[in-house]
Amino acid sequence: MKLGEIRQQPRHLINGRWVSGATTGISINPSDTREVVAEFARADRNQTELAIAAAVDALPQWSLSTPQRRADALDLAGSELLARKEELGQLLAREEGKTLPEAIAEVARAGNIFKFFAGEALRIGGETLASVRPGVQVDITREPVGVVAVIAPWNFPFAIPAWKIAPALAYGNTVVFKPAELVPTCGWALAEILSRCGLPAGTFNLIMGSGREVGQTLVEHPRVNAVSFTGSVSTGRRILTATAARQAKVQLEMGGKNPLIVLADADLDQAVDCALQGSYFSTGQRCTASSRLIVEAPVHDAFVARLTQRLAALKVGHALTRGTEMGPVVDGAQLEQNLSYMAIGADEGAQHVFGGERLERETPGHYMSPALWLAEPGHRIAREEIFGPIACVLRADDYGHALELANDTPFGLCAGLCTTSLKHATHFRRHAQVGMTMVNLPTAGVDFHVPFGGRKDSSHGPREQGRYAAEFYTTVKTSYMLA
Ligand code: TXE
Repeated sequence: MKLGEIRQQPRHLINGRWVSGATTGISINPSDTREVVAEFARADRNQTELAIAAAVDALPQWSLSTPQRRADALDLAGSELLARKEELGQLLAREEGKTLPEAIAEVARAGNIFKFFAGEALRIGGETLASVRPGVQVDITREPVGVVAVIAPWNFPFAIPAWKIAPALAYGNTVVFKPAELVPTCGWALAEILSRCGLPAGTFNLIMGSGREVGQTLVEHPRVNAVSFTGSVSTGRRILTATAARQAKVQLEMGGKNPLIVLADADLDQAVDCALQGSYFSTGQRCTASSRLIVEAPVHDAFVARLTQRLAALKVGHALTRGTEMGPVVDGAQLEQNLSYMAIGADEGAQHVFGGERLERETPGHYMSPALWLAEPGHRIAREEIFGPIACVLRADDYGHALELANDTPFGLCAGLCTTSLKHATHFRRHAQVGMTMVNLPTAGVDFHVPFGGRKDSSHGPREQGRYAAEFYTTVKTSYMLA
């Protein structure tokens, strides 16, 4: 029977064996809350420590394994993800609530990431330099960091773990992976594939459970050498403090409040498309979502009118229903948070343009309509990450003003610009204070083989993805030898 069709009972993977939990939890389909997707194992501190011990024990062998062996394992995982993208996409759509096409594309992305890092395992290079001293040779090589804890959020349950686990394994580290509690089955499905890819026992471990118990144990444990985290700013800061105290390596990807600037010379249809996709697809639950639409005055009203028209036509519904363009919000708490921001917007005096109401559908789920506001730069809805299908429009006098507004945020993940001006596009790419810029493209939607990450409160530590991932997942050694 296929994964997507049955109720799963995911267990932990510790030292190559499937292990029941200290307790259990359930995950629910946000498109139909009557459906329990899985009854999953939840670990306590003790089980988490066993997973860490397994990763510690597996490290000597895996860290000295041949690049070919690592490449073969990752390539197998990538091939299976790609071959099963429809089936796993169904599971993802059921458990997280993104639409089926989005879910299938995410699984394919995860497959491509594993294949990319299969290649990278064969390309781990170094340098040899002439010494300043006669007869001395200096080699600079990269070695694995050690045991890596991967702590993942719920919004990309295949792709985000993939872009942490694949480089960790490719560069010879061992892994303890903790998925978010809302999406344990996706994490388990990925682990199940990895358990059959020829990795020695303990090289990759899956441990499910709460952030407070499992996550905290991983972060504080002296044998965990590095922590790669994606999630909220508040959790990220806590992890930063805990890892700094024991000098562990840490990489944090956190929130965004990404601007999309629309200039008067833009192709307006293209700009509206970028805004629609960037702000509302995946129900706005992306750190790269365009939640601030900064529009130059001459096209402000026309842009708002066209975007509102598109929002009114957007099909919100069950993630698995053909034709659904926006699935439900991931859970009740996130829906309440979104609705509370609708109330905050009204209280602050922002001008409500469209949507933001709870919706009823044939199945009971966490549905809401996409929302649009006209806001002032100081409004909370224009400053705080909401993580839902809610965007606001800010009016700009000209390009300079628009850029100033775009950079006026504690976040710095990505920024977009719609324009036909080469001069403005060139200036923007240099002066947007972010890790990623997009010109005439939505802010969300990035390639799998190039670096991903931001500045300011959005990110901390070396970039993820592409060959830049080596900065985090390896440590540099300089070796001197008298020839
Ligand atoms: O995030 P958390 P949640 C934002 C978004 C959302 C909010 C809360 O605004 O509404 O965060 O989401 C683990 N030590 N983003 O609760 O708590 C946790 O179990 C170690 C934005 O999901 O940050 C999960 O595996 N780990 C973001 C992971 O951290 C801990 C994507 C993320 O959980 C821990 C997701 C602790 N003390 C949410 N506490 C983006 N911008 O991409 C929790 N965790």
